[in-house]
Amino acid sequence: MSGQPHPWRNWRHVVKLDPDRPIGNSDLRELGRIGTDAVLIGGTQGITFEKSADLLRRLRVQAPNLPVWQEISSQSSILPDADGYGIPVVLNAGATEWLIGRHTSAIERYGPLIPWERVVPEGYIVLNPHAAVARLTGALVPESPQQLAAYAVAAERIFGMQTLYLEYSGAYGDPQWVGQVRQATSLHLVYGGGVHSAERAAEMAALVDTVVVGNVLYEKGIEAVRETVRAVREIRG
Ligand code: 1GP
Repeated sequence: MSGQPHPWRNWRHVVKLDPDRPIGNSDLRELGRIGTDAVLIGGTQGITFEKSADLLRRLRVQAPNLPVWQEISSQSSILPDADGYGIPVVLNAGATEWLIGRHTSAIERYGPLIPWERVVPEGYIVLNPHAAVARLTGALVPESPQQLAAYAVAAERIFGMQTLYLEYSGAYGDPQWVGQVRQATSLHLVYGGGVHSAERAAEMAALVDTVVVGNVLYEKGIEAVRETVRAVREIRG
């Protein structure tokens, strides 16, 4: 973001909401009260503009003070009223359009309309081979912590990225692997995947800058999310 630190830098805990999964207004209201830093609207399957817009609209009513960003996965569901946009650049994509291709076609189409000051490019590394995003992007999942750390160094030193997202979506990553990435770079490190307890939230919060939780809300409920927030807050960033 044009010269100034983007707001993600101050986020320690983020909830990712999937527009394709049902969630009630009372849960959305609670999200505004439990102390999470932001909501990221994003998902891989069944994402439509209508579902995404409905979720954003309800969040604005139920949790008006919560920043709501969109992680863009398809051009057809971009929300003009989101607070900002995360643009995944899938560094280990087997299908290169996810590394560069989708992005250029969006720029061709929307060019001058893109609010670059509200865009955060995310160096994305897909790490759960069974996740939908791994299948979609043909991800070449690193086979060792050294290989993973090499991706992180490439993101920082070759691609000049500021933010790296370790995406384990649906699985809990190996803290040793994440620790190796932490040691290899000074990028803003985001971790997501399988954080469904206070213990796991604390473990990852000690290693990364931002912890993202998703499934725990849909599978265990808002109280479990609140526990992950508390755990992250107890660990110094
Ligand atoms: C998904 O990284 C997020 O993109 C969170 O993963 O759903 O496994 O918590 P979980």
